[in-house]
Amino acid sequence: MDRLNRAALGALPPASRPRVDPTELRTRIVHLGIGAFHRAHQALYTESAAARSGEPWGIAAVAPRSAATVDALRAQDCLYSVTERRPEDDVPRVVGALTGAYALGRDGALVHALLTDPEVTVVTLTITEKGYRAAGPDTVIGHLAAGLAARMRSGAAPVSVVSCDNTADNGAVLSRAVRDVVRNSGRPDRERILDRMAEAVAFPATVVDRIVPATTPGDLTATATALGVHDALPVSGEPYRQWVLEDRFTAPRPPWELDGALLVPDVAPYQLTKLRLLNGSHSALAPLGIAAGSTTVADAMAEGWGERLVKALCAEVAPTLPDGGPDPARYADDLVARFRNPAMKHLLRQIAADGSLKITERWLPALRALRERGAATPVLELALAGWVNLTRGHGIPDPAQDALTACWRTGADDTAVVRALLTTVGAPDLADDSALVTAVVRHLPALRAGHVDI
Ligand code: CS2
Repeated sequence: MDRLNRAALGALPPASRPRVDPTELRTRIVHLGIGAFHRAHQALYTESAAARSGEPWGIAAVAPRSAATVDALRAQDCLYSVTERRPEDDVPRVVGALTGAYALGRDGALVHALLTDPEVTVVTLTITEKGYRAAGPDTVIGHLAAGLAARMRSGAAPVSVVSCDNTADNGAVLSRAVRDVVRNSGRPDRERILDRMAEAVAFPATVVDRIVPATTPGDLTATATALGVHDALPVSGEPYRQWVLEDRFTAPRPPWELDGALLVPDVAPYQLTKLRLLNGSHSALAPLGIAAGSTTVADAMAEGWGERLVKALCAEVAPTLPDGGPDPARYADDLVARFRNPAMKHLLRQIAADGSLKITERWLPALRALRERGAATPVLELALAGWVNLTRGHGIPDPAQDALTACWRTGADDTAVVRALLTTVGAPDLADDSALVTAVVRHLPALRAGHVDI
């Protein structure tokens, strides 16, 4: 079977061809983090914005680590397919938004040149929660900061830098991380660079949303059958997607709103609703579902407790959300429908990864807010018990794995373990909350026996 590339496009069914002619695009966006999420989300908005506006917005996609992804993309002229997984059928199509693919290590000089190129006016990032904690010179943030500093030195062409990760206030978090690297660089002109950046570089906050499961070997075969060509990098996602952006750009950007993106003065109500209801439910379903023997989100939802959990968690957390966002009850109903989609094989283990970072965004601020006002938190307690249970030997990757494992030292009772785990994730205040700790501990025997009681 032929490989997907530009020469193969003419033979594709018309509905599966890119919405743009990739040869007519120019590199105006640099994206850091070439994973499935970007390819199934921002790349589609950009392709559609280019197609509808006629403006040649193309993306140079940069892989922080995986040169293999870059090589595979280059071998197919940076084309790849996205399959929309609907309950009734699968709809694949090829995306033509990428103008180049680069590996940060190997192609560092080229990436640096792109970051200083005045024609590039937008930089986007999907580097996961971990990426913002790692701010040395050889990290993504380090390379970004060096590129932006060089850009400021060479005339300060304005640029907007957009974090597309699931973090509250992600624009400010990214801005701080970048500015810290510049400040710590030891360069004599660093104060001047920081002043220029304050004028010429915007860090708008955004909320990205689309459920994108990791690609499986079965997806490769199914995509090849559907398209008639072999795509080594297919991605798939649910039909739903949303992008909300803070309307604070310092330089030209694609008209993403032509594809349904929302440009708003303040993303916080959308951000907190998404983090606490969608991601919060995901992070609860994952460890509880794994304890109960489920494999995917849809499996867990097919058990009676799955739907009850999502609705109860949303109802518990809703009072902590600011006004101005989506209606929480309706949002919860939509979540149930999205999570139930049987065409999505979204692995609970994928969601459970990096739990120590995720729960601090998704549960703990709401938990604190509720407990401060004396509200009951039974669902978050159950969720926490699920996470505690999972930290013991399930082989789920987590940057804090060693510290988490150390909390289970021999001889410690469950109460001591729960306190130690909460302290490890930066919540000593919650570790001191005896009623909370007792409630979490009480759930552990049932979870160990594979029961989720809700
Ligand atoms: C998930 C998210 O893996 C996870 O932690 O909660 O990736 C989730 O699927 C997306 O944020 C949906 O927009």
